[in-house]
Amino acid sequence: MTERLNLSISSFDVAMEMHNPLSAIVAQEAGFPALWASGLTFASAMGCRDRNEVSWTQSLHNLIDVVQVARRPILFDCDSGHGDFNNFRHVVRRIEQIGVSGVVLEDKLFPKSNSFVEGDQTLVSVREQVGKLRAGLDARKSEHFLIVARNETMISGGTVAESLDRCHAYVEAGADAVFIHSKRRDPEQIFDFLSQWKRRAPVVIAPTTYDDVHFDEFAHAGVNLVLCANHSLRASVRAMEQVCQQILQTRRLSAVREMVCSMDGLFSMLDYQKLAQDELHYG
Ligand code: SPV
Ligand code: MG
Repeated sequence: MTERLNLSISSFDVAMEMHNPLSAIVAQEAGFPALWASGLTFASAMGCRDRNEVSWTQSLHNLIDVVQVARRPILFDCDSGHGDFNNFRHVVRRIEQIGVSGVVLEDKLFPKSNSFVEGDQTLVSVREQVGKLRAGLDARKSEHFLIVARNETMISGGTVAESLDRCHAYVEAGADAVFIHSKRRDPEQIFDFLSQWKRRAPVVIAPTTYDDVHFDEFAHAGVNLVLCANHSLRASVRAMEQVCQQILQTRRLSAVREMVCSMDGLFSMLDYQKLAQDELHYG
């Protein structure tokens, strides 16, 4: 389903990560207005690392299934564009076509490293990132399909001033929003950026490490979209570990009865009732 992502300098939303159709359903039923198709968690759910081990076509196929159940706009993590400007615009065309609402393009090399690992965090030149952004903008069919420029200057050890320079260049090239990322435990760099950015264009963040800040504080400082970038997947890993341990320890399934979703809950989430009605109608 295509729905516009609410991302402007006067809006504020929080998007929840999802990595398959079921996690998208859980997030939207909980009330999240937008869904983050995280590269890290799509890869993790497939037993892969966030280093472009998963191809963009694998993500496309997964997203086709997600779009079938999604009732909220999806922002797709396009990593570093899966190659050069031509690869990126090719991905943009296909991702827009299936009903996703926007992509994020980060200014790192291909293959990219996750921002939190001790891998190669080298940035591409401003010229290369701007060329890719322009190619993606020219390739999209609708201007409502958002192209978000992600800057990893602070991840690669650069300064707030350098990050601002890059973000200004990306917005001048036509990017709809910027996504600034930091791996520090405190939010000072991010707030410093925001105070100098002065709401020039919408700002997206993923406060995975500086996670103690209230969302209202981000909104007040000029953030327009907060990504809970990996929390659904990490929650499910923890829950699966606990259930496995409990069952092995107690040797009876009732020990985890309160820890798991009921069978009825699952049927209701996937609308088995509608199928029963359809069977009366069509069967
Ligand atoms: C992702 O969720 O894949 C992201 C955010 O890109 S991060 O993992 O923080 O780099
Ligand atoms: Mg990612």
